[in-house]
Amino acid sequence: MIAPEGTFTYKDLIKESGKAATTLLTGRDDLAGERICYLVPPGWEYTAVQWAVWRAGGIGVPMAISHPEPELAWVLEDAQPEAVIAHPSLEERLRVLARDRQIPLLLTPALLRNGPTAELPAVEETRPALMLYTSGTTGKPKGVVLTHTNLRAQVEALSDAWAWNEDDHILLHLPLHHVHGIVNVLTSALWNGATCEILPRFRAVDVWERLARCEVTLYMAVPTVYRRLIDQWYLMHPEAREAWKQGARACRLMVSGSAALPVPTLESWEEITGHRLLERYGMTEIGMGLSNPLEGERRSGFVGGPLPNVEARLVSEDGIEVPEGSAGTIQIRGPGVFKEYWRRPKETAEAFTSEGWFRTGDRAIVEDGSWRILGRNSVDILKTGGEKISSLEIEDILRSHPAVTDCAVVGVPDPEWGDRVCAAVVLRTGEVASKEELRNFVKDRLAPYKVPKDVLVLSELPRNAMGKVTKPAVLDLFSAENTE
Ligand code: MLC
Ligand code: AMP
Repeated sequence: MIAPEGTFTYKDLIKESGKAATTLLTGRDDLAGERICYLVPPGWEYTAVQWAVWRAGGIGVPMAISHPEPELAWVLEDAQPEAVIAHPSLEERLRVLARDRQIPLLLTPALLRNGPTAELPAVEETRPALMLYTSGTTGKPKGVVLTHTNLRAQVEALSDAWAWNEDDHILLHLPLHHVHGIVNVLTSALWNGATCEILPRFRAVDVWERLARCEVTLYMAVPTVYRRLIDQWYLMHPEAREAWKQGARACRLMVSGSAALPVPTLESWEEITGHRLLERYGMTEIGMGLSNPLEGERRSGFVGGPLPNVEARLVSEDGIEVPEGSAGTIQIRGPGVFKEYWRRPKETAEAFTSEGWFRTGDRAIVEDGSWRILGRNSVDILKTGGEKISSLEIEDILRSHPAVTDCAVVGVPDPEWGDRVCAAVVLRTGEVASKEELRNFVKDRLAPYKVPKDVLVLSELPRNAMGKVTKPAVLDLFSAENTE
């Protein structure tokens, strides 16, 4: 691992995670599924902490470094962790939250570097390993519980399909509170004996400079990132463009996912780098489900077919499997599919059919054997820059502003973000609130990617005959605004 903190080997990982696991155990044999939250920037310490939790028999709950306190507080409330681990630079964000809940706060790097390693428990694979928070159509984000078996199945499927090997060298700048960064990149690299090079954050110039060294063999990102890289390339002088282009050409595989890859992005990337991006489809609850082939045709606008050990089918509204060529909702089954939503038996039961198929809520069609994603069943789930968000959660926050009486949040199709989060608000009679004030109000309470990029103040929201807000009409208002 080449990380912001230095260069590390498996031996270092075993040693440092063993010491930290021993501290976490506080003399016990096994954490026995206790949750340990951690707020640590992407890098070596993050990885060693994750392994420490696993080796002590705990469930790792990575927290997002971009999140404001109320979002972090929600994770602590819901996960009920036994301890929380912070990097010193982020301690301030957690100190009061942890103290108020009487949760011990442990700091890196001391946790990793001090003390002997005790005997650690033998953790059965079927036990929960990781809990990732994801937005849904109802309420606050839910914890998706993945077992070690789930993680193994997800990693093995990708290792097989994309021919991961120990000569691979992958660049990682994705946030490490999602499956994309954690499973597809970090864990797959470690599983395969490859080199994982971690950048502290995404900056287009940094990624291009690293690619230009011709060492990176694998690259994975979301469509917004590819779009940013393309824009940056065009800003450069000819020599830099040429060096960057040659570096990208030296890669063996470049993958896009987490949101629909716009065809113009796929084409521009191919024009610059010669790489036809391999688009795949996944979800926090299932890991990766569908993928274009490593060898063979990668059709633009399609995500290929089921990965190894993944069963996928399309069903109609009444749950009947539809034939090829008809649109339906994607259902997934297999060893990579999550165990449960944390402490939410009702939502877990509703998410699966009686035969164990997970209902993704995404619509697709199969044409000539390849799957094309058509969109989502719910207009209330949006994807912005690869981040899944619930418009209802943002609406709840906006409605709690004293000047707001009603609102509707929509995702306006956007070439950079996929869905551009926009809010239409109605203010109480006599009240005033500027767009910036409303945005700041949301920013103090929710993740930065949930903050509406645009706010329209209306005298009333468009409604249908039943009095229900018509979101397509709200969307039209923003589209009209952009063309004015
Ligand atoms: C940052 N901003 C975003 C945003 N990320 N707004 C909308 N959507 C996002 N995703 C905000 C910032 O807060 C800032 O607001 C403004 O946009 C510009 O910020 P930036 O500095 O330019 O953004 P940056 O930090 O560079 O982040 C952009 C990004 C990042 C695309 C690199 O969002 C990212 O890494 N996304 C990947 C997410 C991911 O890994 N998803 C996988 C989920 S798992 P302001 O107000 O300050 O100007 C999954 C399953 C699967 O989906 O299939 O993989
Ligand atoms: P998340 O819950 O953050 O894991 O997001 C999963 C969602 O991202 C899926 O349910 C899809 O809606 C979307 N998604 C992932 N990959 C793709 C893709 N290649 N094309 C379109 N949508 C995608």
